[in-house]
Amino acid sequence: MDLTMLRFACLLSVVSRVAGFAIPPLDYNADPVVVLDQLQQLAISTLQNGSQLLLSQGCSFTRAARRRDWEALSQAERKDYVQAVQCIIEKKPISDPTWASAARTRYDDFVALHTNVTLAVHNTGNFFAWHRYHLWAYEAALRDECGYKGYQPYWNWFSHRDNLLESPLFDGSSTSMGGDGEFFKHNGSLIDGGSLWIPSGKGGGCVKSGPFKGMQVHIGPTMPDMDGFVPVGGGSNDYNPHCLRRDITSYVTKTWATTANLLNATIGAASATIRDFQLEIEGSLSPGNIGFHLMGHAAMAADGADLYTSPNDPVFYLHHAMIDRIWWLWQVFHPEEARKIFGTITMFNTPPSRNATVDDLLDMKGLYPDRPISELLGTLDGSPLCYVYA
Ligand SMILES: [Cu+2]
Repeated sequence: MDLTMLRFACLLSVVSRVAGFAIPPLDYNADPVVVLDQLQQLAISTLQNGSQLLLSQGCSFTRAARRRDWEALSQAERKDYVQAVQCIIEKKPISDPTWASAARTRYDDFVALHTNVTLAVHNTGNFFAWHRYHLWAYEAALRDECGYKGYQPYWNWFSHRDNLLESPLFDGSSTSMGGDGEFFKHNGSLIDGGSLWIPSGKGGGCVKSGPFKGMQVHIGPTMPDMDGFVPVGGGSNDYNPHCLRRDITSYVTKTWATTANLLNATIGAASATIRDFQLEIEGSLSPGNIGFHLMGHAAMAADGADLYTSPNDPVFYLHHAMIDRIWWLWQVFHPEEARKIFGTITMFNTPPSRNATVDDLLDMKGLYPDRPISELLGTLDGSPLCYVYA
């Protein structure tokens, strides 16, 4: 048996053992876009045939919202989304200034919320659930406060991974989420706590084209990775108006948005338990793999790669929709693990702390009701979530 066959056989046994259904022929050498489509079809047919994820309270698979790939949206749909984001950028904040003194817009509320809980929601037991809730609240704000009729789109990292600037997401056209930053001479980024150097792209300065050209943000940077991008002194909540900066870096997607990493996380060796899956996505299970979470942030670089203030870049939400989609796929394929969480309540368990539990409340600083993690584990639970990825 050659290596590919061996991997495929392992893959089959993992999936059939875990989920009890047959999978189409997935190939480690195939294009990751094609493989992801196959995984998607498998997830949809599994949900259609009924699953433990269907604990509906007013939600059903047919009634659920469909979150779609940015590239699958029509030009008009992309413009509708962009307009809704621009709308919340123009609205006044509603956050409490005691914890969000730097927020100047409704958009900033979501940035400030993230900066306030950063150390509790990364590399902890609530990483997936907290970000799912944050994203869901943002999507609701676009719809309820800005008249957006669609749902949150996602950034498919595998598409145009060799040249992100050619993708409909970053091509700088009026139907994109804005292009690269102005050229800013710098020596790459030091990511993953400074342990890994990533070469520069061709930007690094203010976003220079498309709908978010010249966008002003008001918080951070607090912990930027990019050479020459200096953190603002003081706290992560200080008012620091600056232009949104990017250095679109295809190097990271070219290196890590691979078929092997996709299969490994969703149905392969790194998918067996919530522990392995989460460590793989947050980037510390397989040596040499930075994980999809850090990968997407590093591909935006500059503002979008700041641990605290990355929601300054509107692409943050498309990236986290894709993270959420990968979690959703994994949940469908691993029903016995789907409602488990892994990790403690402190980042990298520093300082050491107890394990998180599904009864722990997700801290939304009073901007939204604090909900137990258990309510965010099923996207079809109907309390409050009711969506699938398409
Ligand atoms: Cu985050």
